[in-house]
Amino acid sequence: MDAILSPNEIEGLNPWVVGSTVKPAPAPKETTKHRVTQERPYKVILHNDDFTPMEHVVEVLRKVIPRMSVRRAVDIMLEAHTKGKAVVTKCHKELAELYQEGLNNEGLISTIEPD
Ligand code: TYC
Repeated sequence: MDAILSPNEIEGLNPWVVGSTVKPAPAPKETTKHRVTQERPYKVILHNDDFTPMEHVVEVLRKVIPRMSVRRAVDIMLEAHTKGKAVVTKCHKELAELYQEGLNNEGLISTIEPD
């Protein structure tokens, strides 16, 4: 029997964006309704550069970030291009590090920081 989810899909299960039917674990200081983990969210930030072709940026975003649509990838690329940087996604630290490594290994400049 085949696995129901591929490793890539499992990695992509982002606890900050799951549907509202999932009940958050009780967290005394937590006020948002959608968090299902106590872990601190991190932002993955894409930085502009002067040499990478725009098409390559879109391709890499879609290769590295699960379920990234062409439209979102183009929007993120254009925001980084015009403003210098753009938030790619928010997720827990280990996943943010994985995405950062994936983006940087493909020649892009990305950093992570606590949200
Ligand atoms: N500035 C690049 C160009 O003009 C395109 C680009 C956009 C590169 C976003 C990196 O994160 C980036 N070809």
